[in-house]
Amino acid sequence: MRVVVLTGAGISAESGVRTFRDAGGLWEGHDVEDVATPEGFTRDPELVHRFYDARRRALTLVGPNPAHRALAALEEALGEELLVVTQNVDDLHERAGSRRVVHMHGELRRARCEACGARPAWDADLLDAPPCPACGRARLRPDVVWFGEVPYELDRIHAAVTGCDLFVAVGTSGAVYPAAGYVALAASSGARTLELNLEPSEVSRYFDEVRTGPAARLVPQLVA
Ligand code: BJW
Repeated sequence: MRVVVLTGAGISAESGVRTFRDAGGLWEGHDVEDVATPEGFTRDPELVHRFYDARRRALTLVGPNPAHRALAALEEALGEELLVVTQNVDDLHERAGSRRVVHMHGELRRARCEACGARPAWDADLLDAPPCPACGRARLRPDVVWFGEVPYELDRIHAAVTGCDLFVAVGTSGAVYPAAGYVALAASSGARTLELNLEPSEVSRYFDEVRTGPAARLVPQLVA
């Protein structure tokens, strides 16, 4: 059985990583236009670096939770039949043991060179970073996908979503495209669709089944 699991910030919430749109979420304290658009970065790179540097540091203080671990166990069972498509920029799927993970919105622990496109692993602060280690030019930016930019690996994701038998979305609000459109794409391609979320999302009506509750309980239950 080919399975695609789309994950969002909710799967990492119980690890202590802040979501975006929930109460107390990242967008409550920041204007999206300022910290998550290329225009915001051009306007005030220091503000944007501070935002991502703080989140990169916070990532060192948290670890995967039972939901991440259950998906790693599912990969043990299904191998190449499972693909995790995550919108998250944290590395908690990998730290739980998952290997087949696509980070469609990039990775906090990488930088990206605006000149040559290199994506070096990066654990230090990016504010005051040296030039690109690959080409020695230009500024490094966080390797994340901002509004108006094209997410990573869309062809691979499209093939997996249209070819799967089961599509599961975990902890995502369905507010951001193209990820929010994948349930409709999977359904129109004949897959069964299941949503796991603390509460119904903006796209719940497109799923065959919706289970509400914390991911750290629902995902292990699904995989058992
Ligand atoms: C729990 C829980 C627990 C809590 N257990 N659950 C079509 C229609 C309309 C607009 C567009 C469209 N297509 C494109 C757009 C424009 C735009 C967009 O979507 N705008 C919307 C605001 C309408 N999209 C883009 O610009 C994208 N690019 C693009 O489309 O390029 C063009 C193109 C596409 C395809 C082909 C060719 C060209 C890029 C979007 C980039 C998004 N970037 C961000 C920031 C990344 C870096 C960073 O981390 O800072 O990605 S924004 C932010 O939102 C982040 C997330 O990945 C993303 C989604 O958020 P997520 O994960 O769903 O989190 P929340 O907080 O929203 O929800 C948390 C959920 O968890 C809630 O539901 C809770 O209930 C739940 N939860 N605790 C289970 N314990």
